[in-house]
Parts: sequence; C-alpha cells; structure tokens
Amino acid sequence: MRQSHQLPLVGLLVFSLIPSQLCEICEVSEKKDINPLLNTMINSKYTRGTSVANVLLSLELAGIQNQILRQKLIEEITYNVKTGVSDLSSGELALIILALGACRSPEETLIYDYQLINELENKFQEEIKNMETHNDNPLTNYYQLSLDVLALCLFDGNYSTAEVVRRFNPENKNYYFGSQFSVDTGAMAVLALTCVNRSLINAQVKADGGDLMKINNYKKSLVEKILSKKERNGLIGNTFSTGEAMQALFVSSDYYNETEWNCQETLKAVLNKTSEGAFSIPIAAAQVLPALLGKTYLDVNKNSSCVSGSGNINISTPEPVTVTLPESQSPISVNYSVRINETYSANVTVPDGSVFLAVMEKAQKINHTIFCFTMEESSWGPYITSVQGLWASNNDRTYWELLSGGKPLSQGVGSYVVHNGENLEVRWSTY
Ligand code: B12
Ligand SMILES: *[C@@H]1O[C@H](CO)[C@@H](O)[C@H](O)[C@H]1NC(C)=O
Ligand SMILES: *[C@@H]1O[C@H](CO)[C@@H](O)[C@H](O)[C@H]1NC(C)=O
Ligand SMILES: *[C@@H]1O[C@H](CO)[C@@H](O)[C@H](O)[C@H]1NC(C)=O
Ligand SMILES: *[C@@H]1O[C@H](CO)[C@@H](O)[C@H](O)[C@H]1NC(C)=O
Ligand SMILES: *[C@@H]1O[C@H](CO)[C@@H](O)[C@H](O)[C@H]1NC(C)=O
Ligand SMILES: *[C@@H]1O[C@H](CO)[C@@H](O)[C@H](O)[C@H]1NC(C)=O
Ligand SMILES: *[C@@H]1O[C@H](CO)[C@@H](O)[C@H](O)[C@H]1NC(C)=O
Ligand SMILES: *[C@@H]1O[C@H](CO)[C@@H](O)[C@H](O)[C@H]1NC(C)=O
Ligand SMILES: *[C@@H]1O[C@H](CO)[C@@H](O)[C@H](O)[C@H]1NC(C)=O
Ligand SMILES: *[C@@H]1O[C@H](CO)[C@@H](O)[C@H](O)[C@H]1NC(C)=O
Repeated sequence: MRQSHQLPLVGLLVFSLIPSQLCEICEVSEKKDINPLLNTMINSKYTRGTSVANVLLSLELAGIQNQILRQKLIEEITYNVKTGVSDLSSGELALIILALGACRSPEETLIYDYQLINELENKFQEEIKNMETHNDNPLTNYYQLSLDVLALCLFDGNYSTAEVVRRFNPENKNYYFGSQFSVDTGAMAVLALTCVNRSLINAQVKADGGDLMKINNYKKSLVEKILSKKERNGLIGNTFSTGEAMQALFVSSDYYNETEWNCQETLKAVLNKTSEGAFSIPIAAAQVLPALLGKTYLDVNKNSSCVSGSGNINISTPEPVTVTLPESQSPISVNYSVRINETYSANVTVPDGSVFLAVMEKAQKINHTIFCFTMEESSWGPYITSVQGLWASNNDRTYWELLSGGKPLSQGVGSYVVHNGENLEVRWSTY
C-alpha cells in the first residue's frame, strides 16, 4: 500500500530535478522556407468551415498580416456561426473559438456575442453523454474532445477537471485507431492537459492533489507514446502529425531529455516535406505552420500579438503557383477492390495522374451494385462515408479504410495520386 502511494511522488521528484532550461523549441531560420505553406493558405477558395478556422488560427499565431484574407476568413466564420452553431461538431466549434480569440484579435467579441463558450460547454457534455450510452465512444473522437477542453480551458469555460481525469487516461481506447496510437490525438491531448494543469495551478484554489498528479502522469505517458512514434527520418507519426507532435513536445520539455528528441532533426524533416509540396491543401499547411515558428495552440490567449513585431511576415503579393499538368494523359490501369467479408475486384483504367477518387468513380460506372459509394466534403477533402450501401459509424467505430498494396494510405481519395499496376482497396474496418 505504502509503496504504491509513494511511487508517483518519486516520479514527480524526478521531473523537478530535470533542469527547466531544457526548452526544446526550435524554429525556422529562413522565413522563405515557409512560403509554400503561406501560398497554399492564401490561394485557396475556402468554403469549408473547419479548414477556415484552422487557417485563421494558424495565420494569427504566425502573425501574418494579410487583411484581405483575414477579413474573408472571418466573414466565412461569422456566417457559419450565425447560420448554424448547432450543425457544428464540438471540435469545429472549439477551433472557431480558438481562431476568433487568438492573440487578442478584435473579433474576440464574436465569441461572447454568440455565446460560443456556452455552446461548446453543451457540446462537450453531449460528447460525454454519448460515451456513457455508446460503449465509451464519443460523438466524434478524442482529437475533438481535446480541442474542446483546450478551448474551454483557454477561454474560461466551465468543464469538470474530474471528468478530464476520468476520460483522458492514455490507456483509453479512443487514443488508438486499430491498435495504433494516434499521434495527432495524443498531441492535442497533451496541449489540453497542459492548459488544465496551468489553470489549476494559477487558480491556487486547493486543487485535488490526486487530479494534478494524474494529469502529470497522463502527460508523461502520452509524451512517451508520441516519442515512440518517431521515425528514423525525424518525422513523428507521419508527415501530417509531425507539426502537432512538435507543439506537444514544445510544452513538455520537462518530460523528455536531449537524447530522446532532436528538434532540429524533426524541423529539417518537415521542411524537406514542405519543399516537396506535401502540405498542398490548406488544412495541412495550417496545422504544420505554428510549430515551424515555434508556436503552440497554448499561445492563443497571450495578451500581445502572437509573434512579436520584428518577426512579422508581410505577405502582399503571393507568388503565382505554377501547376504543371501532366503532358500526356496516357491511360494507366489499377486493380481496385472493395473488401467487406468478400472481396470484389476490377481492373480499372484511368488517365495518368488521376487520384483515388477517379478510380472509384470509374469502377462505379463499371458496376454500380458492387462499387457504388457516397462521400462527404470535409476539411481534408472528400471523406468516404459508404460503399455498397454500408455506412461508417462513430458509434460502432467503423470506417472505410484506404489501402495500397495492403498498406493504409496517409492521404484521402481526393489527394492520393494512383500508379500504374497498383493494388488499391477500400476495406470495411473498425478502429
Ligand atoms: C479522428 C480521425 C479519423 C477517424 C474519423 C472518424 C471519427 N471518429 O471522427 C477515422 C479513424 C475513421 C479516420 C479515418 C481516416 N483518416 Co483520419 N484522422 C482523424 C484525426 C485524428 C482527427 C480528425 C478531426 O476530428 N479533426 C477535427 C475536426 C474539427 O475537423 P473535421 O475536418 O471536421 O474532422 C473530420 C474530418 O477530418 C474527417 N476525417 C478524418 N480523417 C480523414 C481523412 C481524410 C483524408 C478526410 C478527407 C477526412 C477525414 O473526420 C473528422 C470527423 O468527422 C485527424 C488528425 C488531424 N491532424 O486532423 C486524422 C487525419 C485527418 N486522417 C487521416 C487519414 C489519412 C485518414 C484515412 C484516409 C486513413 C486510411 N488509410 O484509411 C481515413 C479516411 C478514409 C475515408 N473513409 O475517406 C490523415 C489525413 C492526411 C491527409 N493528408 O489527407 C490525418 C491528418 C491523420 C494523419 N496524421 O495522417 N480518421
Ligand atoms: C459548471 O459545471 C458543473 C458540472 O460540470 C456544474 O455543477 C456547475 O454548476 C457549472 N457552473 C456554472 C457556473 O455553470
Ligand atoms: C504542471 O505545472 C507544474 C508547475 O509549473 C509543472 O511542474 C508540471 O510539469 C506541469 N504538469 C503538466 C501536466 O503540464
Ligand atoms: C535520458 O534518456 C535516456 C534514454 O531514455 C535515459 O537512459 C537517461 O537516464 C535519461 N536521462 C535523464 C537525466 O533522465
Ligand atoms: C529530402 O529527403 C529525401 C529523403 O530522405 C532526400 O533524398 C532529399 O534529398 C531531401 N530533400 C531536401 C531538399 O533536403
Ligand atoms: C491581459 O489584458 C487584459 C485586458 O487588456 C488585462 O485585464 C489582463 O490583466 C492582462 N493579462 C495579463 C496576464 O497580462
Ligand atoms: C510589414 O508591413 C508594415 C505595413 O506595411 C510595415 O510597417 C512593416 O515594417 C513591414 N514589416 C516587415 C518585416 O517588412
Ligand atoms: C486484384 O486484387 C484482388 C484482391 O487483392 C486479387 O484477389 C486479384 O487477384 C487481383 N487481380 C489481379 C488481376 O491482379
Ligand atoms: C461478415 O461476416 C461475419 C461472420 O460471418 C458476420 O457476422 C458479419 O455480419 C459480416 N459483415 C458484413 C458487413 O457483412
Ligand atoms: C487491365 O486492363 C488494361 C486495359 O484493358 C490491360 O492493358 C491490362 O493488361 C489489364 N490488367 C490486368 C491485370 O488484367
Ligand atoms: C455486378 O457484379 C455483380 C456481382 O459480381 C454481378 O452479379 C452483376 O451482374 C454485375 N453487374 C454488372 C452490370 O456487371
């Protein structure tokens, strides 16, 4: 008994002995390296809510002074808020609050005019209620629950610390997709837990010592799991989770040592991906940008503008993007399969340079009964919601997984460019 009480204390002691100068923030030295990201964000059309909030949040944190784009994004968000807060998922609303409230922007008043904090408190409650009635499955996912807690914590919303402690245990299945730890989800949870910890300590009311210790232990374990996903090339998880993992590690320097993470190496890997055009959709660019400038989502409620004056980046005339379309539209063929319990396959021919979606559309024309599908536009592009009339469901943790040669893809059907002779599959899966 005695020992089990003392173990966590020993853990705490060890943390406090690690020198706190070990602040691992690193950022780009050449501002031009982030130009591909800025161009992607600036030259986009913006019609989807989440992407808009994500981009605004990112530009504010980066201190980008582009009033025309800013006004356009704010208009779009205001429209979304006016016409249907009830249609937004909890995480979408949380992102809107973070974006509007970032860096003391004048638009912060919109949060209060439309009582968005209240709305988010309710949506967070609904997530919890769904977990209670649906086998611990939230309405959305833990990435969004983390965004909820983060926004409520940063903007003085009401949430229960006990609930956070009950739900955010790193062993909770909602951190995992098909037994794989989700780096994006873990990173967002680390940011949320860090905020909760800060506000408990700042409030100086006698916080439940047990809660504080659990929050510390959760964070320690999440940081370990994130670092265990570090690849030899320096990326953490994959290309698209690395920026968020960096944010989590920036606020966790007490939880790892120099031998465990080399920030410069990770930064270099991300810049390499940037130069290769990997972040070519606005949300991908928006999610990775803050980390490259040494910023985290916890910086949104700093009083001053997020990036100090001299560091501001002026973007006036975006460089024109030259899209080189493939010269020859020579046809290629792929083996496309739908796998439920049985596998249905077809040899599908599409023009060279086509994306996965084109293959699915072509297959649907070949045989509607077995290859029909539906999709939903989302901030990352089209999301496949059903195939052969079988619908994905958050309550059942089912989805349509995309694979190539039996390996899961790290892009969606609207982005992934297919290759001649490839074995493509959409598989009915649980996560
Ligand atoms: C939760 C999640 C899922 C859940 C979604 C269901 C649920 N329970 O919510 C599950 C596990 C099913 C899932 C599936 C996939 N996902 Co996912 N997912 C996420 C995650 C962690 C959070 C999304 C979220 O809620 N965002 C916050 C809300 C407010 O934004 P939102 O836009 O409204 O969120 C919705 C969309 O993001 C959508 N969605 C989730 N994943 C994907 C992927 C694609 C390509 C699209 C178009 C939409 C989409 O579901 C969200 C909830 O409705 C993100 C991480 C991240 N960094 O964004 C990865 C992420 C978006 N997913 C990713 C991928 C690759 C996929 C898959 C293609 C994997 C695969 N090989 O099958 C599939 C989608 C296949 C399909 N049917 O079209 C990548 C996208 C990268 C890219 N460049 O396109 C991300 C960034 C993770 C990563 N680091 O690789 N995902
Ligand atoms: C805050 O939420 C708790 C439960 O989560 C509730 O008991 C309390 O009344 C709420 N306080 C306010 C001011 O809304
Ligand atoms: C909480 O704050 C204390 C004091 O600043 C710090 O030592 C501890 O590591 C923090 N814990 C988390 C989870 O951020
Ligand atoms: C740093 O990490 C390594 C590898 O995990 C470990 O062996 C070492 O004891 C750690 N050092 C400190 C000071 O925590
Ligand atoms: C990016 O990384 C790849 C593979 O590691 C390497 O071949 C390439 O030269 C790198 N590109 C740049 C611009 O550093
Ligand atoms: C931030 O600014 C507000 C109003 O401008 C002020 O009331 C508050 O004390 C400031 N907070 C900090 C931490 O400086
Ligand atoms: C950015 O533009 C503003 C206004 O046009 C100007 O005052 C400022 O010096 C510029 N900053 C940089 C870094 O060029
Ligand atoms: C296409 O893929 C399916 C499923 O992997 C396989 O059974 C079939 O033999 C493949 N067809 C061809 C022509 O390679
Ligand atoms: C797949 O097969 C299993 C076992 O026969 C069955 O329980 C399940 O309902 C089937 N799933 C679908 C989607 O047809
Ligand atoms: C698929 O169809 C194309 C065009 O008809 C043909 O050239 C190719 O050999 C076929 N592939 C297979 C594996 O049957
Ligand atoms: C579609 O595939 C199913 C199952 O293989 C088959 O029974 C049906 O005849 C096909 N329809 C067409 C139009 O080829």
